[in-house]
Amino acid sequence: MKIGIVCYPTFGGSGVVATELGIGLARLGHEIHFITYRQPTRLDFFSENLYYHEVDIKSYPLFEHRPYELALASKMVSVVKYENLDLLHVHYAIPHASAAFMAKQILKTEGIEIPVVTTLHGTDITLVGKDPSYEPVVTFSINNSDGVTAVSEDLRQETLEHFDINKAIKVIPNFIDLNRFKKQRKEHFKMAICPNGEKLMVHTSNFRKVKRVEDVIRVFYEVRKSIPAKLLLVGDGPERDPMERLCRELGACDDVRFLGKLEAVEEVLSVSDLFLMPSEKESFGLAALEAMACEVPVISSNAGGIPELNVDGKTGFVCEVGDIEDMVKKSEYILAEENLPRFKMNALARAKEFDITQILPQYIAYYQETIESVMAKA
Ligand code: GMT
Repeated sequence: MKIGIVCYPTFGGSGVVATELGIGLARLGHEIHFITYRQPTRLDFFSENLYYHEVDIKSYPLFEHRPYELALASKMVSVVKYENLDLLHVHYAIPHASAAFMAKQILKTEGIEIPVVTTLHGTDITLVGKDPSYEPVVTFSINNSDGVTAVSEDLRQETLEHFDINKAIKVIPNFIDLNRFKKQRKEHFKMAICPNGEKLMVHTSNFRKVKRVEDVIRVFYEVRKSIPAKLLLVGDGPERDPMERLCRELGACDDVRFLGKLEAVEEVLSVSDLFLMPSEKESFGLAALEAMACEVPVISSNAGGIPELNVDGKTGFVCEVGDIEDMVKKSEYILAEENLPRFKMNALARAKEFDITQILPQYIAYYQETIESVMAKA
């Protein structure tokens, strides 16, 4: 198949999933055309089946805000037309699904029928999408996509509850490439960070309020009172400054390290003992899956789709959002020498269920089904 993929090219989960999906499909022989405003972060190598089309957003003195959605729709039209695409797969509803709808209508006037699949990732529904300034467009774009997928059952339910949807939504979970995310031998890292055999706790995110990084630091601070431990914080975002201040106030700076945005996050995960994800909202929790693939158990909140991944009492524990006391108690339980190996083993076994080789065929089957149903109606 020839597939156009539209996504955010940033570090965020939806962009990572879209890019890894495209790379995986290209490996299977499909021709993949990425359409974004910047080269996606993980698309930094040559493959004969991978193409990148940059959306050029022209400025004009009259524009206070540059009309990205229009430039994107125009780019989709030309790529579909000149590259003979079979399908467009857009990741994140805003503004990709509505731009795809416009491109589809334009192409129709030229006698071209292009099937559009929209994948809902989370905040496009749970946060931004619900806002009255976007809600009508999000509802319309979902209802007018030819196929819609959500990354968890919880996100599917939430979409149906909060929007007036008349389309079936198929759940296809996030996935992981176990060839990349696996425990690597990085003992020298561990020695450098934990010279006295301390346990290593880790959190990775975009440091937005919704991630509750403060809970991560407070849980760590309490655990450290009974178990010698260090904390690594990977990523960057609006909460980083306040969190650095909190560490200073708590006098915990010597044991907490802010690493910023790291490309090779699997190297850090390889030496970690416990991953913390106390999010307020989380449609799936790709970062937790990456940790589990590197044999790191997870203490998480029960937000959104996380319980569909983190199996309570097996791969880690699932706690109420904001219940720091419970998270501390359960972190201490996991970190106990007699429990840790079992949780690590279970985390890896669970991650294997989300291996890319299990999930990719679900997307391919869904593409074929969508193309057939669109062509049958044409
Ligand atoms: O977590 C974020 O804030 C980034 C966001 C995104 O769209 O880039 O991630 C969402 O999509 C990921 C991939 O499908 C999911 O694994 C994350 O759980 C989801 N984040 C939220 O729902 C907050």
